[in-house]
Amino acid sequence: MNDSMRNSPAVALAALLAIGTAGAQEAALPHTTQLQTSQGPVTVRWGQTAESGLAPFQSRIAGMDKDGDGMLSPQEAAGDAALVRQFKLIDQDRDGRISARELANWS
Ligand SMILES: [Ca+2]
Ligand SMILES: [Ca+2]
Repeated sequence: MNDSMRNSPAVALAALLAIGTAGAQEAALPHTTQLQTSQGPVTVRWGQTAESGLAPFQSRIAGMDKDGDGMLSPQEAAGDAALVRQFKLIDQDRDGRISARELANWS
């Protein structure tokens, strides 16, 4: 059951939300952090080496990151007019999502 859940981001997220802070799945990931948002606790995870300078941008993304992947999609950025206007400029690798690093480079 756990293996099949890992293969589906949507299901994994649902499981993540369901288990909250007790999630054993998070332990296997390189970096995780728990953040309090207006929508409740959000676990942010990212696979790159942590850089302390990115922390403010990771926090900013986490506040808008509805699916918890640590990146902002155009839909997730929709609440920030500046991000919407600059989205294509910020998205340096043009993968359609804004990472903390891209946000840091832009700011
Ligand atoms: Ca996201
Ligand atoms: Ca990108």
